[in-house]
Amino acid sequence: MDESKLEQTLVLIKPDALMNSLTGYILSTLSEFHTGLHFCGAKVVHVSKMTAAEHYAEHREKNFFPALLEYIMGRIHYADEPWKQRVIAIVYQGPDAIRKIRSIVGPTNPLEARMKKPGCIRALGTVVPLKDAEGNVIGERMDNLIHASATDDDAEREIKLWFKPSDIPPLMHAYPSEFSEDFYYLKENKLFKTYEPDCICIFAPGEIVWKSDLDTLQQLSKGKPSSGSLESVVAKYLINDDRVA
Ligand code: FUP
Repeated sequence: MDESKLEQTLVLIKPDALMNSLTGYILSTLSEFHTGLHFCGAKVVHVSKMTAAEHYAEHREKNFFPALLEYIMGRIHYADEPWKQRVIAIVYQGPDAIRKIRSIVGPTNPLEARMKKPGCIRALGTVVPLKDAEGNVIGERMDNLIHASATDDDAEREIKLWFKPSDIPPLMHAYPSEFSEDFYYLKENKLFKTYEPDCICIFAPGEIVWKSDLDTLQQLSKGKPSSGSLESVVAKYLINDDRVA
């Protein structure tokens, strides 16, 4: 297969888009007819704090980070309806997928999106001032309806954060996968290779996993440094598992 056809990107339809019934509009705007791209994965996710913090790890030190987590976890738009706190995560594939989708999505800030790119998806979003305890404005929360990976590296990190290999048809795998030969367990945020009472199984022998995740857990279980974090692996393999906060 032509390698360029394997370019993939992650899209998240965020809680404000769900609340405003913009899902259909977004899906048709990004449809194969308009973009030449096709789905290779889709799921509904109740976003844990671990997943939210991993997804937005680069913003950990920013003053809007706590508000950003609340927003992506659906706690702003569905404060009283926790069962509706979810996002729709989608992987699109095709030539130039990252640039094409970012172009239709538009600038990060909805106000800028309206001025610079009327008609883009984020032009329909909102900006909400963030205030400190005294009521002083300290920043802004951008309710911009949709996330789209910005670069190849971001796409790989984000697709692997939200999707396991078994969520994506085998012929559409863009990254190497392997079968685990071992059990890996989590207990009190620590990794174990043998069963402990009250532990959670992250994955079991025979399960197909991203090779990079297996490398991460193998390194961490030997007490060695790893390029990936335990949280980035746990957040994915235990997605939609309410034992992970
Ligand atoms: P983008 O790649 O367009 O999603 O933009 P960034 O990675 O810069 O920002 C990630 C998210 O943080 C965006 F969805 C918007 C949000 N954000 C705020 O809420 N306030 C800010 O001041 C900046 C970004």
